[in-house]
Amino acid sequence: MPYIIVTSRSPYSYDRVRGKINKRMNIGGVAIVLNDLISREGGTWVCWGDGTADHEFQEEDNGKFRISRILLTIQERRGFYDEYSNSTLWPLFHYFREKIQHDQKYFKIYQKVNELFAAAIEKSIRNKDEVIWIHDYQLSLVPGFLKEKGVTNPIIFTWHIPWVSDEFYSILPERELLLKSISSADSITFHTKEYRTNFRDSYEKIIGDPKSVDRKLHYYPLGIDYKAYEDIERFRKIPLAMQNTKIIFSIDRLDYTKGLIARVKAIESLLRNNPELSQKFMYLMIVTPSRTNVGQYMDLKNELEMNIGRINGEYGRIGWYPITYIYRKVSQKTLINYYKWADIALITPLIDGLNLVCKEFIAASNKGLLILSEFAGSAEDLNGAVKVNPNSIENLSSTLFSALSMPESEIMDRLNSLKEKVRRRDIQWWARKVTETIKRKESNVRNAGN
Ligand code: GDG
Repeated sequence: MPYIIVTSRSPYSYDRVRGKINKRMNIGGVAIVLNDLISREGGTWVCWGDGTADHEFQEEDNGKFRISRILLTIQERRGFYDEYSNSTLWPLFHYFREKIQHDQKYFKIYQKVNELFAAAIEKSIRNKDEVIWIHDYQLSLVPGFLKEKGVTNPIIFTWHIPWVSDEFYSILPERELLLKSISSADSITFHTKEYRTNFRDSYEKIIGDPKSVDRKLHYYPLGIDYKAYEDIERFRKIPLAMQNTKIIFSIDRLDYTKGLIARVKAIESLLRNNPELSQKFMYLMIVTPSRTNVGQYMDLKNELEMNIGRINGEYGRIGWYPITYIYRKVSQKTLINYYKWADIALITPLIDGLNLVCKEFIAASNKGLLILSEFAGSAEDLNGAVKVNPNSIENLSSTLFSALSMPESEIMDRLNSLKEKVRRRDIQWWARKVTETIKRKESNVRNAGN
C-alpha cells in the first residue's frame, strides 16, 4: 500500500559546499522507519526542503520513492518554524506558560506554510488508496486543509509531543482551529494514554461531544530500531582515565524541557552532601545544539554553562572534574559507545513526549542502570527504570547516591526486564500498530457493509 509521508524535516537534504553538492541524511529514529516503510511500499515524501541546494531537487524520484520539497523564504521559515512552532506551540505543549510567545502574524505564516504542504500533498496523490501519514505539531492544520480541498484518501495524524490538559490547552488563541483540523484525520495517534485522554478532554471542552473522535484516537509508544543499538561492529574500550570511576551519562538536545540545570545542580548537591564521592564518578553530559535561532535556547546555554563552570570550579581536582560537558553533535557510533560505557544513564526531562534516548541506552547497554524522569512519556511502560521527580534536586541527588551503590544483580535484573520490553515494542511494532489503525478502520467499514 503506497504512502504519502508528511514531515516537517526531510529524510535527506542537499547542500552546496565549495561548489559541490553534499547529501545530508536525517538520522533520527522516526525518519529511519518512515524511510524503510516508504522504500518498501512506494509513494511520496512531502517535507520542507531546508538544504541550501534543495531547490535544485524540489521534485525528486530516487528510484524507491518520490520526494516533494516545500521551499520556504527566510520570513516563512522564521514565522512557521522558529516562531509559531517553536516559540508558541512547543512551550504550550510542554506546560511552559512563561515561555509561550504569541503573535498573530506568525500564526498567519504557519497557516500559510501548512496550506503549502496540503497543496503539495494534493498534487502528489496518484490514487485514492494512498495513505497520507502526517507528523507532529508543525503540521497541525494540514488535515483540515486537505479535507477542504476534498481529498478523500485515508489520513493518519501522529502527534509526537505531549498533549496538555484541557485547561492548559485552552490558553491557545487558535485552540479550536487546531483541534478541528487534527480531528478531521481518520486516525490520530499519541505516545501515551494520558495524551490521548487530554486530547479527548480538550475536544469535549472546546468543540463538544467527543463521541465522533473517540474511535479515531489511539496511543502507541514509539519504539527504536533495537538491533542498530545492540550491535556495534567495533566497540571502543573505555579510555584508561575513565576506567576506575563510575560513568554517569546523558545526551539531550539543548532544550529547557530536558531538565539540564536541575540535573547539574543534583551533581553539585551529591558532592556537597557526600564529599567521599569526589573522584569516584564522572558525569559525561552531551548536549546537542538545537533551535539556535530561538533566543530562549541561547539563554539556556549560558545558564547551563555558568552552572557547570561553578560546580567544576568548586569540586574539581587536578585531573578530575565532576562534569565533562560536550556541546556538539556526536556520531552515531560514538553515541553507542557512550551508551555501552555508561554505568548510569541519567535521563531526567521535566516533561518529554516520549524520549528515545532511554530506549536506545537500554538496547545498547550490557551493565547500566536507567534513572528516568516520571514525566517522560516512556516512563509509562518502562517499569524497570528507577523513576525520579526531575523537579526535586534532593530527589535527583539521593537517587543518584543509591544508584552508585546499587548491587550489580539488581541492576542486571532491571536491565534485562527493560531490554525485553524495548526489544518487543520496537520501531517496526510501532509502525505496524499505527498503520493498522487505518486498515482496521477500512475493514470495519467493509464489515459494516457486508
Ligand atoms: C521529540 C520529542 C519524542 C541527539 N543528539 C545526538 C543524537 N541524538 C538523537 C538521540 C535520539 C534523538 O536524537 C532524540 O530523541 P528524543 O526522543 O530523546 O528527544 P527529541 O529530540 O526532543 O524528540 C520526544 C521524539 O520527538 C520522537 O517522537 O520521543 O519526546 O520531544 O534518537 O539518539 N544522535 C547522534 N548524535 C547526537 O549528538 N548520533
